[in-house]
Amino acid sequence: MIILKLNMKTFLRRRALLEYSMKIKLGKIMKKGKAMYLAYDQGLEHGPSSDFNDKNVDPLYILDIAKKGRFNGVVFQKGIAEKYNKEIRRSKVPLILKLNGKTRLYKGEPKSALLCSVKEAIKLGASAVGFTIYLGSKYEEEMLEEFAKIERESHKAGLPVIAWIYPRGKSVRNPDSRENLAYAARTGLEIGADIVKVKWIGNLSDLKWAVKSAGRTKLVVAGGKAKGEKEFLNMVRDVKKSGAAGLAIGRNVWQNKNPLALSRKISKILF
Ligand code: FBP
Repeated sequence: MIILKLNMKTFLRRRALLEYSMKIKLGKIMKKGKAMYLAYDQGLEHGPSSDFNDKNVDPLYILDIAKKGRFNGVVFQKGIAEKYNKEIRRSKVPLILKLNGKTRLYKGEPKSALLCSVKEAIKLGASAVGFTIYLGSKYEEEMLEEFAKIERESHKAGLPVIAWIYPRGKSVRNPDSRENLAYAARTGLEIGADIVKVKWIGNLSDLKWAVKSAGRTKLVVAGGKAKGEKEFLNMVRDVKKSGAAGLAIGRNVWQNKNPLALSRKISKILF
């Protein structure tokens, strides 16, 4: 009887510990259920020549926008997170560490290579990790399996996981269709992502369906190539109306001549 009681106690303590570790701290990277992230992994994804100028090629310029523009997180790859770690920590902007990536030089089936571990991300002070999956790619299976591992490890440490899910590859006929957008969103829920990041495909009704499909997984929208400010802000309004949690945007903000004024406008719409 005594042994049974002791075992029960240990079991309950372990379960409490497990439940505690499973509590994912979204509060660090969201405000009132909404979020605005500044994405800056384009140096790897696109190369500096296509996206950057003399100012925005400097990661410190981006960090300054993230801080003064009151972003809820800034997305960096491991290298920038290491080399600018002191400034990132000092800024207090939550670091979202992108764990995988690829360049745009290779034109075959897309696969995002794992470049950073969850342990390294934690050491670098990450408040969340990001991971890309190209749904429909020949390498989908590998990316899904890798995601499962990093999701397990991150959640054990209480770290939220943001999945960038983009339908892409030879088998995907229309990556920007309503069906594929909702499929990306739903995959985020099915695989255990806390937040799923999807592309903006140009209309509110499709985004609303994607938000529904994502269920309790929060959905954020990528910005894409820089648009005119009016068009971009209309997109932000639609994101708000759709019920999505917010945005994870890059070029539209840091390529803008006045990124802080634009950030204030986004924030006003979103929060
Ligand atoms: P943007 O808002 O600049 O489009 O950034 C969002 C993002 O998801 C980045 O994190 C990433 O580098 C880029 O888009 C990837 O875009 P693509 O794979 O379409 O070139």
